[in-house]
Amino acid sequence: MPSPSIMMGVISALVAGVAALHARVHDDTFTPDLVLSVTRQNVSVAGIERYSTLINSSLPAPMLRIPENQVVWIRVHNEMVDENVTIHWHGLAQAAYPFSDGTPLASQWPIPPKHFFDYELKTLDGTAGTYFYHAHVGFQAVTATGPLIVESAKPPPYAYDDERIVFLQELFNKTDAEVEEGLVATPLRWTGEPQSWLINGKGISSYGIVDPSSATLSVIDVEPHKAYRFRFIAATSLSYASFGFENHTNLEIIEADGHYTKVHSVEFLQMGTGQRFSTLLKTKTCDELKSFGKLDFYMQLESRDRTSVVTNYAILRYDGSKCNSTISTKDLHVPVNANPLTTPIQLPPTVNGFLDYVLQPLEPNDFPAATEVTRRIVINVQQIVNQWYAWENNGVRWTDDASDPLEHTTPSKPYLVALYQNETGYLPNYELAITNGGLDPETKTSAHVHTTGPPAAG
Ligand SMILES: [Cu+2]
Repeated sequence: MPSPSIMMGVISALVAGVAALHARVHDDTFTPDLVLSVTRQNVSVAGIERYSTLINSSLPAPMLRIPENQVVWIRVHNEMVDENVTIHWHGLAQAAYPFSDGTPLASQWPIPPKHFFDYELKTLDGTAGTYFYHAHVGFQAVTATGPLIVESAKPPPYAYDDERIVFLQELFNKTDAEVEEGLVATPLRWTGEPQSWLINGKGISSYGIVDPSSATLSVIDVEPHKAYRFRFIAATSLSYASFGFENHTNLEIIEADGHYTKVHSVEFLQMGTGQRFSTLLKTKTCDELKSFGKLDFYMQLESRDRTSVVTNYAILRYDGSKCNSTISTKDLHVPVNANPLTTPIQLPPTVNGFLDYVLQPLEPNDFPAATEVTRRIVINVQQIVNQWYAWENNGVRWTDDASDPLEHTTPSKPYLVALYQNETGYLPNYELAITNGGLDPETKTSAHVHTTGPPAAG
């Protein structure tokens, strides 16, 4: 494998295009805008101990806020000794910067231990919104992930006083390697449900607690009588989330997956892996808080679409000092080191097609209307359950089984680099695909699909 500095040279030359004769090489004299460092260590979280991949020693990784439509260089150091890593910027189009997409073997070689790679990010104009970033090797992403906010120089189209992040993760009481081994096995071995959800890196595990000091609920502080933009990020791997606030049932969706929408009110949210929503939440007035007789309200998160339900909580906490003396803070708070004794809210069963064809873009986009569609591609994704579990796209099974004769071995160079250099060996054969139900059987070309959520209707 080439060293990262050589690889970076190659990539810089590619990005610069054919006109560039000299590769730009970033060594340690180059000053990036942001620096991330990936390590693996034992962490105590939600009461359990877990050997986890972390970014900047933080769970979740630190929030990055980058400007819209400007180049940002992010240096990623791999400080692990036995694992490769890449970082993927989830939701960014990266149309002009494909070699910074962070997909190992597709856009780059992974970063080997004790090396770094400089990612060049430039968001498109009009894509200010809510994203996240995550490691993209193995199962590292379950912990090595953090919020990524793209900010516009212009004021947002909706007014609010402040914003809060609700970052959702799962916590497995197994190492990445153990989970991964089952998921890539042929036949697939289901890893089981997570022991806990994490909300902003905190929660209380349903079992296996060895360190009660880390078994605490996240507290999100708010003030009465304000409007907040809540940015929800489902940085999850396997679980489908249903989320609601106690006694706050008007969530006005204003953004989905990095695009502003027209206001659409919901009482709860369902979020698939990788989805993001912003909702406006108007907080209670002091009079309302007085009639509730409390300053803390639970946020409740439950898994859906599985036989067992994993439930976790966080606390929306009001600053009572902003009200007059009629509200004393005494006895109006719930404990942070325990889950509620009874479930505060009843979240509905899975709503199939949640928000499908419902959200409308705030600004008109140039998506064709249904009547203008000239060709439809049907991708039938099925989980086949007979002797064992397997996933198929249009009847073509995708496995990591090296003994499968249709399976590719590691490419001689990353696919995008090969394509950029006009090597056509990895190109899907359109004609062949058409005669084989839409998938090219030679390359088994299939979309890299993370986001399962509904697109904003055009
Ligand atoms: Cu992703």
